[in-house]
Amino acid sequence: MWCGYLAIVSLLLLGVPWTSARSGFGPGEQDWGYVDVREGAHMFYWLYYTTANVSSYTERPLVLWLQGGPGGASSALGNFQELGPVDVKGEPREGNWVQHVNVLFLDSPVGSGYSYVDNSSLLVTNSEELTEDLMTFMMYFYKRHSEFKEVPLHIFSESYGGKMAPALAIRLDKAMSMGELAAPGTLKSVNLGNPWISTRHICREHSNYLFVNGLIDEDGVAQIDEQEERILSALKMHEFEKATDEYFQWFELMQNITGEVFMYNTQTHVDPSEDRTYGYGDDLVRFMQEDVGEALQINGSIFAAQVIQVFLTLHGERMQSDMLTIPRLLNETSVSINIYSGQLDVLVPTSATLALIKDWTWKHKSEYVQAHRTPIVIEGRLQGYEKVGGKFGMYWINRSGHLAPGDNPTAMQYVLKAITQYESDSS
Ligand SMILES: *[C@@H]1O[C@H](CO)[C@@H](O)[C@H](O)[C@H]1NC(C)=O
Ligand SMILES: *[C@@H]1O[C@H](CO)[C@@H](O)[C@H](O)[C@H]1NC(C)=O
Ligand SMILES: *[C@@H]1O[C@H](CO)[C@@H](O)[C@H](O)[C@H]1NC(C)=O
Ligand SMILES: *[C@@H]1O[C@H](CO)[C@@H](O)[C@H](O)[C@H]1NC(C)=O
Ligand SMILES: *[C@@H]1O[C@H](CO)[C@@H](O)[C@H](O)[C@H]1NC(C)=O
Ligand SMILES: CC(=O)N[C@H]1CO[C@H](CO)[C@@H](O)[C@@H]1O
Repeated sequence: MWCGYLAIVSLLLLGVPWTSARSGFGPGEQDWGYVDVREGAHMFYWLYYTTANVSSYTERPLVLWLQGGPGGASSALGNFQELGPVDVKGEPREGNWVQHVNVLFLDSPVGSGYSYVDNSSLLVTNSEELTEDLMTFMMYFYKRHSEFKEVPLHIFSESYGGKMAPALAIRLDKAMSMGELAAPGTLKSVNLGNPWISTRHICREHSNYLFVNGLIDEDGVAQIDEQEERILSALKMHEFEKATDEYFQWFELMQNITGEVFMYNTQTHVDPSEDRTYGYGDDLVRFMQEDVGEALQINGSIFAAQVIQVFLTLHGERMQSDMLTIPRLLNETSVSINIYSGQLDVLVPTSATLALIKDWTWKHKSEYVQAHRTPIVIEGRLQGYEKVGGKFGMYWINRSGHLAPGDNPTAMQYVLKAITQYESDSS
């Protein structure tokens, strides 16, 4: 099977000229472009070499950033709103990750961000197809950038990335252990921000979170629980489209009852005139289509053109729980898993993530259970908590919602450093 990819990828590689690092948008050296992961399916990536003061950027780890959604654009939301070197106004971002590590933003699945398909029948419809495309991309990436073949790789993701990243990691680690793509053991960790992994665990916590935070009353709890029950029974019957419809109903109901609280962070975007979209606000889309498209010399009008289709095509898949991939990674590989959770997120409340961890069993879980949970204090300010053991870490992020690296850059830079140990890599 694997040889099949190799053949396809080497065909696709013919005629792709090698170019070295270029200046794109914002500081530092970059590389970007399209990879045809299948005929007619064009995946966009954007690599930022670290701006750290190192003699070679391979002294620092590589972070692969996978946005959620499905359909969120790493190139836009992750890059310009969360952790890239500049923000949507082109202003430098204090606390950006590129100052510490190399960051690879990937617009996946195809159809999100600048990625696109020639025909919507080429959009992926399930996790297997999605992972296949990601693997094809990674193979291309390590061919073009063979300098990263021994550089520690850490995957960071958000929300739906909680399913996408572990599924990729299993395949990637296996391929690497057989000497494919990169050196064995190159993949070090998979890190999931407010991950949407198990709808069951999440649905059981929404009303609780909203109630405790004063966003609904007992009547609201009853209404929301009733609607969540409809989602769960559709899932139980494997009616994933129905589950999706019920989910959209739940969203509308939750917005109605709370007076349209911004569900990605209950303490921000309180002014209704503010942009309350997740990654595809008008200003951001214009910026990506015009300013960024021009700087990168790519067809900017592709940006976001197919995102609704992607979201709808994969939403049923998003609703399906995946309880096994992470325990498998922990049991069968040396890859460590970390979860970070912004405390102000309604979509995936921290309590839902804790309930999920409770239900996982893995080989060294007792080490995690017995580890002390300690406050993260930086320059005298409480930024959250951490609990790490048995190749697993949980980070609670204070003053943060769903988009933790953007909401609390201080805490998330701490997490980045704790996990990647980027400084000990430099000689
Ligand atoms: C960069 O690192 C070199 C070698 O450690 C050091 O001499 C130089 O002062 C550093 N430059 C900056 C701007 O920190
Ligand atoms: C898209 O693909 C489908 C299925 O392969 C095919 O029937 C259809 O003609 C294609 N549409 C275009 C515009 O190429
Ligand atoms: C939300 O409120 C609108 C306007 O009041 C109403 O039309 C709609 O049916 C409500 N939706 C739900 C799910 O309660
Ligand atoms: C750019 O992309 C848009 C949207 O997909 C398409 O309609 C247009 O033809 C493309 N333009 C060029 C010059 O390729
Ligand atoms: C992982 O290992 C634990 C015990 O070591 C076992 O109970 C669990 O079923 C395993 N899970 C998977 C998915 O392999
Ligand atoms: C929920 C929580 O812990 N909030 C704290 C976050 O950090 C600020 C200051 O760093 C505190 O004032 C909050 O109480």
